[in-house]
Amino acid sequence: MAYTDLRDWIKTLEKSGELKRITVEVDPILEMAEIADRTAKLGRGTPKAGGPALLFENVKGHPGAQVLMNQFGSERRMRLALETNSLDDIANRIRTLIKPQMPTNFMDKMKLLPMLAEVGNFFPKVVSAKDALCKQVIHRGEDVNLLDLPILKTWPNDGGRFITLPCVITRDPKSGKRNVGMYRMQVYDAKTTGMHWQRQKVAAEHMRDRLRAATADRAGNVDLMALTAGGTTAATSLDTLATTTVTRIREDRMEVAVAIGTDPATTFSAIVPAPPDVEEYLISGFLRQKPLELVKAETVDLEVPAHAEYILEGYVQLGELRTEGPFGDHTGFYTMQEDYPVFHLTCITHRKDPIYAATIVGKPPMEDAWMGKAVERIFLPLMQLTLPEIVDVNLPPEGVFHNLMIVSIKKSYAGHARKIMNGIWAMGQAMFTKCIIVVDEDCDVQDLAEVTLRATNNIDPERDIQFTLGPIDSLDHASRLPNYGSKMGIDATRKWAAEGFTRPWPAMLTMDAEVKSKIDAHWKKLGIE
Ligand SMILES: Cc1cc2nc3c(=O)[nH]c(=O)nc-3n(C[C@H](O)[C@H](O)[C@H](O)COP(=O)(O)O)c2cc1C
Ligand SMILES: [Mn+2]
Repeated sequence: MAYTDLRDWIKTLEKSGELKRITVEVDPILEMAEIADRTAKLGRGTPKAGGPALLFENVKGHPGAQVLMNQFGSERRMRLALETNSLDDIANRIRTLIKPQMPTNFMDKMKLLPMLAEVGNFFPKVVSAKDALCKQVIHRGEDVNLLDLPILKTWPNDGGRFITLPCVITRDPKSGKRNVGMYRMQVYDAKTTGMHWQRQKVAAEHMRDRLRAATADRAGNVDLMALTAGGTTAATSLDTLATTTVTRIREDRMEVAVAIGTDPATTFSAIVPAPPDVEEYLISGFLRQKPLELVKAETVDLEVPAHAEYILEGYVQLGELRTEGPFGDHTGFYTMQEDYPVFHLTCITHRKDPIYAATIVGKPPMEDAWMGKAVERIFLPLMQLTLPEIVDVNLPPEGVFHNLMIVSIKKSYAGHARKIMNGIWAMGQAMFTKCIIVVDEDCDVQDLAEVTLRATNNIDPERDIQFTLGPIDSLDHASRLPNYGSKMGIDATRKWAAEGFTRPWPAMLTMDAEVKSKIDAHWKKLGIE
């Protein structure tokens, strides 16, 4: 049964021996981060990797507050969060959905009914405000004070406190569809934060659409597009525009709501790289197999998860950017200061005795490694929909998801590995992948030793490494320009004569099956192990 809210999830964590309550006083400034970091790294490299979820019950400076961390911090817990014995089961549910068999007789048609019922569960339901627990306490106007929340500072040189696990809700001005994305928020003061949606993310595109509408006379202005995130300062760009256009931009406020502390599937859905037109609320419903209950926000025209611990409401003013960062990031480095939009709060609603949810990112493996692995498993069928020759994919956490992807393929024609690289660079957020290694289908991509052996033995580097240019993740600190740079693909497949390889290709080593079974039978007696 789907978790009704964060508390229901915490109950299950506790019953399953997956929760540690921390009753000693801990400071949300750096101390919680250090505890969560050490916990995330427990049992590293073993099947039991990733320590327990942590519930801080004695938060320095915030009497009565509770903070949940590391809720997704192990393979086991990620499965528990998505209520499945295997993440591949979720992938298989997606496969069934995207490849429904054409029914030929009555019985086959009947078999489709449960699937239709299942689809009915995906769509969110809107409930009335009186039934929405997230509105038990409402603060508006002067009463809004973000500093009341036990928000963490996670690394020593961070620009301040950051909300690290927010589900940021915006509406597409053209289609009316809602998007939920996880974009960190730096606290500037009681009523304002940064809004770190990177420029290729969906909320940034929502903002660009509004800018396009406000500046129809200057469509395609490149400086203007930079106004959505990580670009030049607003003042510089606005200077180039007509006064009437500037007024139009400044008059437009983009409404934003943020949910903190939801049921685990909803929080997880905020990080999945879904196609822009697929609402994350639907993904949450699919994962929960139960509709998500939403409620109208108080001061903005957006629907928010009714059971959330906290809802922050407000707006981002078009044309306004402010310095964000530095922030100790999941790359293991600080991301430096850049300009990002500013979120102005108009209202905070929360439950009675709200539980704040947070994560820390840093040198892998961290909690987000497990969230990323779940994305890898769940998205495999969707990748295979476009590139059916893909057998398996591995995004090692140390490759921080956008730096390294290892792909195995059924190679069928000359240049096939290159086609796969180009296909991946063209696919949603996989466009950011800095390095792709392509191996043949008989290589287990999850076995990094085997991948290393192939990726180095099977290449003539000058011939088999392909470089290209394109969009780069905003967090990349080495690219020649922010958000733009080069990528590399390594074709570590066996080379074919059709690809101009004329030397014989050696077979890989394997022992005769007969010899192996004979030695198996004797192995124990030999007393070696
Ligand atoms: C803990 C965590 C923090 C993240 N912080 C950011 C962030 O600050 N900015 C950003 O653009 N993406 C961030 N991401 C990645 C996005 O959530 C992810 O790309 C998501 O798919 C974006 O949703 P969208 O496709 O609807 O824009 C973060 C992911 C995680 C797991
Ligand atoms: Mn999205």
